[in-house]
Amino acid sequence: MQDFFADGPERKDEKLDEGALLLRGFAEGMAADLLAEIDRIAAAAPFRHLVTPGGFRMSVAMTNCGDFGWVSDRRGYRYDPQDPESGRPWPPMPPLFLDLATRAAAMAGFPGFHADVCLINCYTPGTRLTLHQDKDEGDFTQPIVSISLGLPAVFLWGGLARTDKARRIPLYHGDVVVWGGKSRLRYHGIAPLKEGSHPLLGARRLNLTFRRAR
Ligand code: MD3
Ligand code: FE
Repeated sequence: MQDFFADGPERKDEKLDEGALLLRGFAEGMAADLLAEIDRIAAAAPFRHLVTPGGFRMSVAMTNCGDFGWVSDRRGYRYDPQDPESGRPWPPMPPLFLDLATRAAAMAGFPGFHADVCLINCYTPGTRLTLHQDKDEGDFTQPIVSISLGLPAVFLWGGLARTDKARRIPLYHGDVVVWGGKSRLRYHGIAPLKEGSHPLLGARRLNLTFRRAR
């Protein structure tokens, strides 16, 4: 039996660092509603594998909603008000998304957080995200809020230098994390996703990250 809902001391909310707060299961009760919104978004702006500036196809499939979307191609990384695949604006941010992100940010000491982007990542078994910094946003005093849904993953939490040793933090269905303050520019990634099947999502993990791009 896979531990989708592991309990014990690991399941407690945890202050990871100044401005970084892990809220275990905070979004669990809203998972079905979040998933319905994600299906609507993906119908208008399908998940796709972006290419890095270096020419590598990312193993994570991505889409966005909000005023901007994070995109990558041979020209570089950027926040774009339009989906380059369709030439249309990204689907609007559902009020449920905005409300959840704002409430989580406030609990970590960031009142008034107003995300203008939600990047949605889709992982299948074997998919990984190599260590990187999120530094395409305009204001690093604004946090990033993440929501994990579906299969569990091992989050790799490094330091301010790529070579700093990374801590391994399991993230489960419904977990919400606020990454602000000193943690905002830390290197981070996701270890290759293990096989499995989640009752609501099947063999997938979805991650939503709420950002302030401009
Ligand atoms: C720590 N996503 O989309 S979410 C990303 O699970 C990304 O899909 C991962 O890293 C995922 O850029 C991790 C947790 C996360 C997101 C942004 C951060 C942690 C962060 C920014 C700074 C520090
Ligand atoms: Fe990131």
